[in-house]
Amino acid sequence: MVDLLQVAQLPPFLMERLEKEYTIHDFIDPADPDALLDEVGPKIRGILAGGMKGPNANLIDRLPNLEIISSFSVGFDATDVVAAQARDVIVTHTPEVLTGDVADLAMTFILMAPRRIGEAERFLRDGKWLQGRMDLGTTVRGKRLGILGLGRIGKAVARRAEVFGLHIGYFDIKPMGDLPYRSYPTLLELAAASDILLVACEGGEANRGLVSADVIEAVGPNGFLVNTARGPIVDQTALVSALKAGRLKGAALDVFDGEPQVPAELMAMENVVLTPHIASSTDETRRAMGDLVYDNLRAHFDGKQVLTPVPPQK
Ligand code: 8YV
Repeated sequence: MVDLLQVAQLPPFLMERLEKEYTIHDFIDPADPDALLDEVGPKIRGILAGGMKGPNANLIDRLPNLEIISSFSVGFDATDVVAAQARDVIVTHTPEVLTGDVADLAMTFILMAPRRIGEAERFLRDGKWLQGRMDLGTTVRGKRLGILGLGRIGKAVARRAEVFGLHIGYFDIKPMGDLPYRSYPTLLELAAASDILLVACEGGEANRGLVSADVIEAVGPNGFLVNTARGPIVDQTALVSALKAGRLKGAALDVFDGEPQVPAELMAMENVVLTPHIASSTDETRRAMGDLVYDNLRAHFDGKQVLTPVPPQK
């Protein structure tokens, strides 16, 4: 049986399937990583990774016979893809199958934050309705949605947002061709022209802090920030201080810099919707992601082309 190293927690239904065909070595939280690598390193031909945990260059270096890294995620920022590809190690991810669910959560957030849905639910549950009515929310229809990163997920949110009467603008580093949405030459200009800014771009070091204090400021005191991509893309300290000072009206966040830790200040804010990185967390999507992780490995070890390789990265 082929030996795989598991570096991220994966759902039991996927593990049960993989365990029938592979010898899997648990490297999620090893007590003595060096000893384990000395023992099994040369046998390892594949890595099981996830969106929040993948192999770095050091680990890849320690595995001389590594051929493939299969990640249970569309985002591949947790894996050092450049180091892997430099050694001709194939990296696969799980695009497409999660687009709909992630876009659904983003659209839900775009409605929830301005309409104060989270706050409204707490208001009722806390018995405050018995004392009076809640303050008013903001209409979404007719407002401007700015999308940072018009990839598969960004486009899927745009299609949903159109139905809700939002005007759509975007900023993307790639030329997008002819689209019915307004393109902005810089993120700052997009932010200034947005009532709601949605973060839907890739994570990774290149995009760390892209949504800076200036960008948040440009969205402004009547604006909202929605993030279903990766926490570190947003300058979280700047976000907290803008929310505290009323320089941003509200936010809805599924991802955080340093998750699962979430700043206590954010937790205490009524005008912020917070969820624990659940955008792709449906039974249907997680099973489809699991199938892709399995099928990519199967294809590779059967000598075929993998289904969903991560494109070459620089
Ligand atoms: C998962 C994700 O929560 O696909 C991604 O990039 O971040 C999410 O779908 C995560 O990968 C689970 O490991």
